[in-house]
Amino acid sequence: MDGSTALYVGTHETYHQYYRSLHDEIFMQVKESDSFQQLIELITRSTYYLIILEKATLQGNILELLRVIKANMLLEWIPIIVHAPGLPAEEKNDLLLAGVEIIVESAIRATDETYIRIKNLLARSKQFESMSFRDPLTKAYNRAYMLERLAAECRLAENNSGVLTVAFIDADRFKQVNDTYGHAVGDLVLIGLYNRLKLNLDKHHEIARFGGEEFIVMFPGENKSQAQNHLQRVLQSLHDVPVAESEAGNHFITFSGGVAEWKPGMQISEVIKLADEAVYDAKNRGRNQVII
Ligand code: GH3
Ligand code: MG
Ligand code: MG
Ligand code: MG
Repeated sequence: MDGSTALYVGTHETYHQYYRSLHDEIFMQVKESDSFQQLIELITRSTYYLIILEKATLQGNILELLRVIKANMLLEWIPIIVHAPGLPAEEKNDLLLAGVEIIVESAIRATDETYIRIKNLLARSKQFESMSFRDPLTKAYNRAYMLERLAAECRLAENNSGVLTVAFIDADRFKQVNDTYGHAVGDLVLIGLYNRLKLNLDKHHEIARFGGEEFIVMFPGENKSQAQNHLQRVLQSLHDVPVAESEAGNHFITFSGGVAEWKPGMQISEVIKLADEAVYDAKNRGRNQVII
């Protein structure tokens, strides 16, 4: 995850400069074309609401790239714009059939119809992402998103001999918050807990609300003890600073965390189960701690 909203893949000087100049309008990240595999990984690991591809840069790979994107539940909804000046009608049809939304044939300005259509697409895809993949209360990713994302990250780890760690987090004695201060305060505490996780973790540590007061955090490329360190930092912050404030005063919360490492051949459900079992240990040992 990064701050970019849209991705532009291309090396064409004019478009390159053009998209850089539009950056403030639609938060474009401009990329030189990476290798095909790098590109897929970048798209999978980031949150783009729009992808703009330069046909000339991707050459014959473009249909293959579109096929991969459209076959991936996490990516298939992202609107794709292709820059292809002077493309023969037949090839245009191929791109449209492969799911491309707009084929741009000349440079666009901020007042052009195409530009306005691109902004509309962007707004619609943000809404779609939020409705499909986010929890309405906290705005954290939802369970469906995380299960897909973890499965994808498992495949990457499998192919690249990579490391992947998963943490399960369960708020401590959360029912007491509801019972003492009411459900609305409970909601604020959940939102506060998610925001604190986000604030203290890195942007590539994706966080999902898995159930009521339970979250899952994915740590790609990191081992168990690294993940444990990150989460202990969050616990320290939760100890120091309240997560929410209400008429009743400041509210603090702690969590019990369980961390498990993916190993080659493992299903993601097994890793989650191990992390969940470690949470159980953390609860038994007095809560407010992370067990690996
Ligand atoms: P433990 O330390 O053992 O985890 O205790 P706990 O009280 O956190 O666990 P328990 O499973 O007993 O209670 C979880 C509570 O979370 C019960 C449920 O009402 C509450 N809850 C689940 N989802 C929400 C929500 O969206 N908002 C609020 N306010 N409460 C919720
Ligand atoms: Mg629970
Ligand atoms: Mg419980
Ligand atoms: Mg709990």
